[in-house]
Amino acid sequence: MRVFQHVSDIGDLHAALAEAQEVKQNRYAWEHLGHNKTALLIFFNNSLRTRLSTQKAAMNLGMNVIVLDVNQGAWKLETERGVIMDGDKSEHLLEAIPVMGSYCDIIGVRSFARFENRKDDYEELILNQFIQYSGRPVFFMESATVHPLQAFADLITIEEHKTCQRPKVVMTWAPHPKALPQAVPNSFAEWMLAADVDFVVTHPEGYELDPKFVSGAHVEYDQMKAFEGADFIYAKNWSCPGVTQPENYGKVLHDYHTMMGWTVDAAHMAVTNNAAFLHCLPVRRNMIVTDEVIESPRSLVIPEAANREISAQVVLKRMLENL
Ligand code: AN0
Ligand code: CP
Repeated sequence: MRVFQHVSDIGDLHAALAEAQEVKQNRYAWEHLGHNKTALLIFFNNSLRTRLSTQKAAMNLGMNVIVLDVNQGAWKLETERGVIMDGDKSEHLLEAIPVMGSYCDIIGVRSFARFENRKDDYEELILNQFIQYSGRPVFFMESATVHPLQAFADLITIEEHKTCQRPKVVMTWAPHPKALPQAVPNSFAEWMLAADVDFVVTHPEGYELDPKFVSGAHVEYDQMKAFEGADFIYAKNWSCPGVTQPENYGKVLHDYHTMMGWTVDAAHMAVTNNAAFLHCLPVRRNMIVTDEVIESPRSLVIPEAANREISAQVVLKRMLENL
């Protein structure tokens, strides 16, 4: 694997899930693979889970790890070509990327949607430059449009906890005070549509996700109706994807105070099939989900986060095997 971006990059999902269980049962069995190999993790944005779980996964494989927070200590980077660099940006991404590539064997990058220009975000302007100019395999640690390490961990968690062959998995929009990217819901939809689940998405009008990721999904605008009989509830906020309203791309469409009926609470969970609750974290309590639901025995948010180590290890393992 040279790039980990889409569900198609991981190949057969049954094989990937089996490999995840193998790794989970014996995570130090491939320590030799990463000997004298270096993973470079580049963060343009904050992170708790991705930062820690990916470092841990790389260490399990015997790798050396370098982590760089680009906005803390590195030079401010220009990303656009043709700009006269007389402002506050001291270095161009076009030099920085090959330089970073020269110090490592594999690169992971986190660079969120900027919400300045939908086209730039959806064409993955930043990550594509890493793929093109680093000379290294690149894995996405949440880009402008995808968060595949999260979706893979989510799928592992669903596989571990499902009690029927084809569970009903409902992804619900939930309120949030700030504009958030669509990367998590995009990837979750992409991976669920490739997996053996009955997938339903529910959100207020205007939050339609890009067809590139949700095409073929059942969209139900009535949240309670969507929740009926669900085996897994996956909550997430996202800002306007700009599909039906390009001018609103990256915006919060309504004052969140008027949307609090979408918060996942016990009344919502009561109409499900005793559903398990999932969220990628970080989560704002009593906005996205009530204390009661996230603290309930049906909440899987902690094992879900723990599986981030496993998804990252499978991806790094496969990249190491193909160096
Ligand atoms: C980010 C998002 O919604 O994409 C990261 C989630 C893993 N969340 C926040 O910025 C709060
Ligand atoms: N879920 C997730 O990616 O969390 P972080 O933003 O803390 O890495």
